[in-house]
Amino acid sequence: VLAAVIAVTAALSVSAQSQAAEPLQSLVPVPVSVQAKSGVTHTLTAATKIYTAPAARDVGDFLAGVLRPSTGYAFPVSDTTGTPSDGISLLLTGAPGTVGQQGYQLDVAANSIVLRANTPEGLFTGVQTLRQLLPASVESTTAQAGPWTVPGTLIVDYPRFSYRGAMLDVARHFHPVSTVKRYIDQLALYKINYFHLHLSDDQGWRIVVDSWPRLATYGGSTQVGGGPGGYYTKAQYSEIVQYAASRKITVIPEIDMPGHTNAAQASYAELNCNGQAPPLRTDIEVGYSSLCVNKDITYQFVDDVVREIAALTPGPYFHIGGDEAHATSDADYQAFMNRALPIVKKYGKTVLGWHEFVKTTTDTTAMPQYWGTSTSNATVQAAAARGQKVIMSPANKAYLDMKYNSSTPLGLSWAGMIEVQTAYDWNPGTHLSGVPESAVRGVEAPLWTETIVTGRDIEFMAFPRLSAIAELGWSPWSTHNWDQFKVRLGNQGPRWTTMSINFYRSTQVPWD
Ligand code: TNX
Repeated sequence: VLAAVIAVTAALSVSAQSQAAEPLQSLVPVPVSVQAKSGVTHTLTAATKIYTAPAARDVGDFLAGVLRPSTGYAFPVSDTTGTPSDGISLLLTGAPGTVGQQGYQLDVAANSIVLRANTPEGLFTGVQTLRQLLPASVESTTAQAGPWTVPGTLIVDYPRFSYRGAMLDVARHFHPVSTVKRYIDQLALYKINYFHLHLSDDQGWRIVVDSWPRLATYGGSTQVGGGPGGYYTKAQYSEIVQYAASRKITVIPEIDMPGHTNAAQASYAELNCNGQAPPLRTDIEVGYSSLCVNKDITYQFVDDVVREIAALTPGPYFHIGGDEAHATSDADYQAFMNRALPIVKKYGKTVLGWHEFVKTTTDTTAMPQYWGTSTSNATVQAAAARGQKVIMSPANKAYLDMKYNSSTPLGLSWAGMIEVQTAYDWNPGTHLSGVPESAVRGVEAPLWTETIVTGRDIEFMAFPRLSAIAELGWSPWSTHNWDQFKVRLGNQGPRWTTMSINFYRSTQVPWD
């Protein structure tokens, strides 16, 4: 396995430029093992069929959905329980044990393409690799010329971390369902498997809660800069959850508390200690709002909100925020979490929160998401020592809302400027002292939207950095190499152009 990786990476370093368009050397994230079959290619034709294990029918349908528009071919999808000798097969048998629950084996031969995995999730990640082995024009929504040739190969691949996430803040600026779906599609191409939706903040509340209707109708009525805001109905939220599930992505809802709550407090006077509703806010200050920790109604509110949103969320996690609660005293913060965390449990969800919250609980299922800029944090280190798993989102590396450099038109810079190499060159398994790889559940790239207004803005900040974070989450550390990564990243350019992704053409990357 290692020898094959070395063979591929060695070839790359010898002639990085001339090999730039070689698909086996352009994959992001780079696979664990790639063996080329010299002289072998497989060409898709109008007669190519897709065969799927019955339990992976949806993955076959997804693949057909990618291939049909650009090729113009029919790609009929049918069930199989054997090993067809032609076409593209997606099988749940015969995968090597090493690929685990999310990996796959991809065998491209002259007569057939065979993907094997232990789960539909594994087949789905394999499909993303197959996509990247086809010409970039396969991503087109209109018929293209082809030929649709895939290089002969045997790939065995599986993730370093089981959690590879992306967060979108829909509170600072509201983003409609169509924008969210498009982002989910882009995440799937890079094997991201968790999508964290930041649904509430000082400037807006973005989901209907039937028992507290003014949260959405009033609390969702504006956004940063004073625009009209918006919110998801329950049906729309469920539509996002289902769309993500069809891409094997689990949605994690976040309701931020006890701070970042001005929109809720503006909607209901009883959530304030002084009984008075503050005005809605459209500026980007942080750290001034707090739920009223000593009122029982606060916990009725938390119970109702968590119950209603948990009921719409099939995934195991609920994110309770907990960040920057500067307007809540330490004692109140502890008291609040003592009552709020059991409510999340009561509704069957595992708690995730920004890392500050983990000082309040020794529950080993509670997961802190580290967002600091330091490489040591006593609270998170103690949590790791207790056996709590950590999600790594260091703001000076993984924050997609930071500017690339001082001339980036969008974004903030409080955690620094994050050029593509900065986003790539850190190791989630050693970044935080006292938090070894075994304590890291995975990585997540958050995109806060104080300055991010449109879908095109999202794309500009996410690409190419999201792909760097995705590779950190997936690929073995032994493959980590900026000079090789930047060439593979450059080869994604034509694909993004075909997909109309508004990416940042960093001068650090040799764009194809
Ligand atoms: C800090 S990081 C925040 C957010 C802001 C972000 C802007 C964190 C957990 N909280 O409220 O949107 O910085 O970069």
